[in-house]
This record gives sequence, structure tokens and C-alpha cells, in this order.
Amino acid sequence: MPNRRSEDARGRGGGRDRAGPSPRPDGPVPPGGREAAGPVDRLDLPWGLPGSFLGLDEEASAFDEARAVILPVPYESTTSWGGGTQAGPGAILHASRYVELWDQELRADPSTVGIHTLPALELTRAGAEPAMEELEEAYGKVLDASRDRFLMMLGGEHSISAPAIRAVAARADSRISVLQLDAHADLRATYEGTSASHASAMRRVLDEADLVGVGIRGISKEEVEIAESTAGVTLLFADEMWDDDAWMDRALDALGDPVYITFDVDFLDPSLMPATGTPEPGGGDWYRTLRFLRRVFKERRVLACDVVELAPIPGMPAPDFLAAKLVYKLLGYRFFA
Ligand SMILES: [Mn+2]
Repeated sequence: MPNRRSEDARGRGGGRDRAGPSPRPDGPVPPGGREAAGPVDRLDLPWGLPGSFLGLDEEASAFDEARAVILPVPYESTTSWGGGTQAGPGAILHASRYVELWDQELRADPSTVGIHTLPALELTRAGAEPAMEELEEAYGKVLDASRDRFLMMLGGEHSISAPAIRAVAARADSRISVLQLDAHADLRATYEGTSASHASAMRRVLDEADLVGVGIRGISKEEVEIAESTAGVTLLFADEMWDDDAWMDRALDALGDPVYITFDVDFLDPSLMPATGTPEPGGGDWYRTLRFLRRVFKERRVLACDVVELAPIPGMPAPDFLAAKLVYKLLGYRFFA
């Protein structure tokens, strides 16, 4: 396990068993107000790492200097099969403390750009539609407050991507393209009675954005028809991505600029990523996925990202760690690709 703390690094208490992010004394004021730094923080005691992404200390995660912002959204309401995505952001933050800060592939320490972790956003439980409306407004406020910082949202179920994409699209200088890595197209008009379902997430952004979905392998006839009859929608099925890397060129040819990336962890093969609600065999592997993502960041202007649908399995740390490392890779590619 990497031990990255300098001798005099001090956390804000909590220790290793606290999964959630702690409120920061800097940055935007969270809905519940600011937690003042207590005198106990000042004591020279062996505190555990802070609840921030990577366990970064105050200096490395201060909002003012940060060029990246993490927004945890532990929202789960419409999950159709296996639940547990509300525990996703906390598990990613917890596992991220064990990610090596120096990236061997990039030969850089991406954490040096400064990564600020916001408190988790708790959405209304009054129903899926009001929760999505609330998120669109909240995400927009965070975007505006973040200015040119790179925003990374951690889910939570996939429905949270639609409000984020709409907020990004509303502020972009031209029509955005969504790159969706996912086993599912999520193009249903409604699912189980609501248009705010995770199974409709991408359908809800087609008016505002073009869409390139890759890794798709669980899809209904209705969704294929929507994809084929809608201009600006391109799907690359997982069985087309097996023999070689030609699909990467096809995806990039279809992908406009600027880009929002939504990464549903069920894009990955369940042998690698079993901790997700609707696993589908035949998904992406680690190195090809990274190769593709690095190209996207090199060749396009990526405005914001999300990583969603991690449903942690108790006693199985590998998928949580994978998701944490994936988030760090995405941040690394944004600043060092
Ligand atoms: Mn999916």
C-alpha cells in the first residue's frame, strides 16, 4: 500500500473507516453550511487520511488552487436489478486513498494539479423527476462556481448523467457530443413508469447533445430503432470491438467537439467489474479502455466527466479500487495526455 503522506501532513480526522468526503473549510459552501476547523485539527496527532479523493491533504485539495473538482452524487432510486449504487461514491473515495499518486504511464503525478472533493450531494427523495430537476440546477451551480476547473461527478445510478449533461450543454459554446461507455444504450423513452430512469438517461439528452455510445451489448429493438433514426446518434456494439482497435477510429470519427464523457462501469467486462447492478458479459478490458480514453483526451476538448453505477460488493475491494484508479486516470489524461 502506498504511503504518500509527508511527515507533517495532517488530515481532518475521521481515519480509514470513514468512507464519505468531509466538508472542507474552503470552496463553495455546502448546503448544510461550513464545518469550522476545530481546535482538535491543529493537534499534532496521527490522524488518518482525509475523506478527500486520494486522501489529499488540505493544501493539495484546496478549492482555490484546484484545477479539478470531484462531485459525489450517491443517488439511487430507479435501479432495476442489483442495488447499491448509493454506496458507489463513498467506496471510490475510500479506495482512492490506496491509489499510487505517481502515474507510471504518464510519468507524472496528476494530483499536483490540485483536486478538490465536494461534500456528497443529497438529492430529494420526493421522486425521480424532482430529484433530476434538483440535480440539474445544483450541477449548474457547481459548474458556474467551478469556472474553468474540470468537474468529475461520481455516481450513483446512471440517471444522474442526464441532468449533468444538460447543464454542461446549456453552458457550452457549441453543441456538445456525449461519449457514453456503457453496456446499455439507455435510450428507452420510459422504463418502469418513469422517464427519469437510468434506462432512459441518454434518451433525455438527445435534444441537447450528439451521442456516441460504445461497448453496447444489452439493448432493446426499440432502442436500436431510435439510434438508427436519430441524427447524431452512433452506437458501437461490443462485438464490433473485439478483433482489433479499429473501433476507436470509428468512435472518434463520430465524436464531435467538445465532449462530455459518461462512464458506466458496466462498460467493463464483469470479470473485471462485477460490482455493478446490471452486469453484461463481453465488456471492455483495462488497457484497451485506457488507450481509447487517452486518445479521446488528446484529440478532443473534454468539458466534464462522470463515473457511475459502481455498486460495491462488501469484502471485494478490487472493483472499488478499479473505479478509483479509473477516475484518477481520467483526471490524469485531462491534464497530462
Ligand atoms: Mn449500463
